[in-house]
Amino acid sequence: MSRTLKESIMRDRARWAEAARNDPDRLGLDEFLAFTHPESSHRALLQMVEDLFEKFDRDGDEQLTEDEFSDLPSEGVGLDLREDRQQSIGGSEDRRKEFRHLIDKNKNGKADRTELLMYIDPRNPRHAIQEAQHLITLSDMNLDGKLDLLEILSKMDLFLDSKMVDTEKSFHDEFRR
Ligand SMILES: [Ca+2]
Ligand SMILES: [Ca+2]
Ligand SMILES: [Ca+2]
Repeated sequence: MSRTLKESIMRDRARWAEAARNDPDRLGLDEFLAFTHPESSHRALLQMVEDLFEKFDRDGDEQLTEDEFSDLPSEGVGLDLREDRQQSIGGSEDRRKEFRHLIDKNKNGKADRTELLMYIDPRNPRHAIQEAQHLITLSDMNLDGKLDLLEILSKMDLFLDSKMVDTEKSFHDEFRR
């Protein structure tokens, strides 16, 4: 059984390489999702995070501070200024609250990819994201917040039990019961 996953990871090396954009040897949460769900709606979620960074991450450190997040891009400049200003004042306050209460879960004043993913996550993929995070927490032996191939391979049982990785197996299990 464990050989199956190893073989499938090896076979999927190309998929791994495509998912591990930042560091070819390690997958962060977002990349791990892309690896385990290459086909699903997670691509759209990950794209939304990228878009958020593109829009708001002014210093390009791939984290959003409260200021970055609440500073709405000045796109409405040509519109009715008075109404626009009122809206953006209220909007910016709302966004600060949103940031503090809903996004920055670990209260370090910054929103990273994981926090943004959890935030925009529309009901449906929540389990996958939580499970991915759970798997990373359990398997991340050197505590760098990412999974490398060795870490995945050494915890293969976990991944095999996970419906995430082996959908075919869980499909068959359900049929057997
Ligand atoms: Ca930033
Ligand atoms: Ca944070
Ligand atoms: Ca690690």
